[in-house]
Amino acid sequence: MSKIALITGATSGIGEACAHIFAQQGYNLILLARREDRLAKNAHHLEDKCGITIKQVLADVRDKDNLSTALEALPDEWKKVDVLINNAGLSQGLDPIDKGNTDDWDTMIDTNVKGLLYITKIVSNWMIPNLSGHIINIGSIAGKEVYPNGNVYCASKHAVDALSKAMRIDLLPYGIKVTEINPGMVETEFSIVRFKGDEERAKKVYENFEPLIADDIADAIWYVVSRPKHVNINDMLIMPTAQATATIIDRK
Ligand code: NDP
Ligand code: 8X3
Repeated sequence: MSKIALITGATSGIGEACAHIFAQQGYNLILLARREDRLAKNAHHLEDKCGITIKQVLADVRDKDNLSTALEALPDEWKKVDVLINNAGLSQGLDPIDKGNTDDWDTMIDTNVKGLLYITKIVSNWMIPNLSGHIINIGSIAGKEVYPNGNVYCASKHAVDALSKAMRIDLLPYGIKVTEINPGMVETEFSIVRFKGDEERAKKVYENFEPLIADDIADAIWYVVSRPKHVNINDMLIMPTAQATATIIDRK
C-alpha cells in the first residue's frame, strides 16, 4: 500500500493545499473536517485526478469521543499513518482581553490546543509500533510573538509551540519526527472565520501587500516531509516577504 497522510482541516486553505500536494505525490489520504459537502468534493476530485484512495472522516476535533470513534473505526491498514498534519485551527475575534468573548476563547483553546492533543494521542499510538512517522503541527507567527488583541489566539499557538517541543522529546525513542510549521499571513478563509463572515473586513487584512497563499505552506510541508529519514526540520517560520513581524507589514 502507498504511504498514508492524515490531514485535519482539509476542507479549506492550508489543509486543502496539503491534500493536493500529497495526493500528487501518490499518498493515500485520510481527510478530516466538519463540512461534509466540501470534504466529499475535495476527496472525489483528488481521487479522480491523482488515482489515489481517500478516507473521509467527518469529525469535530473538539469532540473527543466522536473523534476517537471515527478514527478507530478506520480499517487497520489505514492506521499505518506515515504523516499526520495537525492543521485544523482557527481564530475567533480580535478584541482586548477585557472585552473578549469567552465562548470564542473556548472555541480557540478547544480546537487549536485540545483538538490537536486528542488527534496526536490517537495517531502517535498508531505510529509507535512502526517506529516511524512524522507529525507536522501548524503553529503560527502568533506562537512566536504576541500582538495587540491577539491574546487567546496567540496563547493557543504558543501552546502549539510548547507541545511541538514536548512531543519531539516524548516521541524520540520511537523514531517519530515532529516538525512545527509557523506561517505569517496566509490569505485563506482564516480572517473570514476570525471576523465571523465579514468578508470586507477580512479582505482588508491582506490589502496592499502580497500575502502568502496556502500552496506556499503546503510546498514547505512537502519539503520537510521529503527529507531523508535521518533529517528532521524542527521548526520553520515562513513569512510573506512584505511582513517583518506579526504587525510590521510593508503596505504600499
Ligand atoms: P481556513 O479557515 O481556510 O481552514 C481551517 C480548516 O480547519 C478548515 O478546513 C476547517 O474545516 C478546519 N477546522 C476548523 N475547526 C475545526 C474543528 N473544530 N474540527 C475539524 N476541523 C476544523 O484557515 P487556514 O487554512 O489559514 O488555517 C489552517 C491552520 O493554519 C490553522 O491552524 C491556523 O491557525 C493556521 N495558521 C493560519 C495562518 C493564516 O494567516 N491563514 C497563519 C498561521 C497559522 P471545517 O470548517 O470544514 O471543519
Ligand atoms: C495567523 C496569522 O498573524 O493573523 O496565525 O495571527 S496572524
